[in-house]
Amino acid sequence: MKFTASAKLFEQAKKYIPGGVNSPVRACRSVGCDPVFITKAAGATLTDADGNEYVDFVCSWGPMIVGHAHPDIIGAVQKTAASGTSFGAPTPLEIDLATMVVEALPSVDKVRFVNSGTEATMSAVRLARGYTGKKVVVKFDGCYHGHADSFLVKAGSGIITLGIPGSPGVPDEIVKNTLSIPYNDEDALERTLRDENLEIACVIVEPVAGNMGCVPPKPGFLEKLRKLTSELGIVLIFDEVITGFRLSYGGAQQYYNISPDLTCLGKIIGGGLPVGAYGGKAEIMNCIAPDGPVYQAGTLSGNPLAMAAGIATLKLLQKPGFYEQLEEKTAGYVGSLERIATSVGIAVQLNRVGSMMTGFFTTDPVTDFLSAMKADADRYAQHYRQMLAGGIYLAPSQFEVAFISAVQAEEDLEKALKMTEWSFKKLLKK
Ligand code: KE4
Repeated sequence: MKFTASAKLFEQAKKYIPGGVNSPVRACRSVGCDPVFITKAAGATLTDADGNEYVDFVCSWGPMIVGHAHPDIIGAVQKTAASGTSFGAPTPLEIDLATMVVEALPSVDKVRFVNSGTEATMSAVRLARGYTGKKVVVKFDGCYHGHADSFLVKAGSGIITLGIPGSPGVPDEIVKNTLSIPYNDEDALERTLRDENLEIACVIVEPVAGNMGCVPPKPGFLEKLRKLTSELGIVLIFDEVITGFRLSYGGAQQYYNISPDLTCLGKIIGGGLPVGAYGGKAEIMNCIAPDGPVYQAGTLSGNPLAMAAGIATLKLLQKPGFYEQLEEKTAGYVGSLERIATSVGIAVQLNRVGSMMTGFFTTDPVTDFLSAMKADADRYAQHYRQMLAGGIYLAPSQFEVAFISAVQAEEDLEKALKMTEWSFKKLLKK
């Protein structure tokens, strides 16, 4: 493969855009190569500026569960755009998508649309603080909830990928109200939540962690979290920006049968356009302006094109058997990966929930941030480069997830498995 056109574009991009990218992880710093610039995508295939084609396992970090350029989504966006792109006024489409979200999530009585996952989680935390009158937010090491100041404490995703301890520019006064404790540690959870010196407004959790790589909740962890937060009057926020409409049509809360007080959404509900959302019990949501005193706003919130893309996407997810087929496909693929790792003799821990997964290059089980950090990021980097050269597009970080979508065909997965076997063997040669 040649990457000359991407290399030229990257040089141009770096002239006016920090790092040449509009989101740090896309710079591929942790996998030791320059990014390829994508010019088009269809179904499960990405095409870069040099005309190289890739089977896509990043799926735009989750949104493209039905594949790229799906005709229903493109058609909905084109049709909507023909009537204008933004009015700064309410539109019927917002009601349609809000209705679909509320009908999908029994824990959500009301929902507010915003423009990103970060806006959703930032607003949900502000709402929890406003509703409870308390300040402290509890999160979990390795979980990432976007880049709002309160969250940049032992966060996941780009923060760990780039080895950034937290972030300059976030005042101590902000950070001191955020407590980060180990994920899947029930003792630390109970000790922290029962600490009477802490005025805890909320706990925010990725019900399945995706931003330290895929780390499932241990059996009982989410149940314990729900029990303690209910008993102690602490708002439980499920950050379902990744898991929402990914693990099931009702997200992780349906998958694990846990009902949070607030839910944050993004990615899939925008069908590839910028959308985030937060929602929950009417008693809490009624505190949001203009009904209540907690302020939150957004020029393009509920944008008609984004609503149309989200509606078209969710309609496709409602098709009978959609999630069962995805589950069967992913289980088969991961089973083959495990057989390949065993036959080659390379240490890989494969964590999977539904159609989200991560292969950690480490010998021990990965159940939290510390065990995830033991993974060999350099080995992952070499694997990433080798797979890219072979036409397989993985997340440019050991601490992210890969996604199976509805459109990766058997031959796509076969190609990925063949390349994986070749890459694993090459990794052991060095
Ligand atoms: P955005 O602001 O990037 O739309 O969403 C933030 C966010 C919130 N919560 C969870 C669970 C998330 O995974 C994210 C964003 N995910 C990362 C990838 N793991 C986005 C990729 C990027 O930063 O470029």
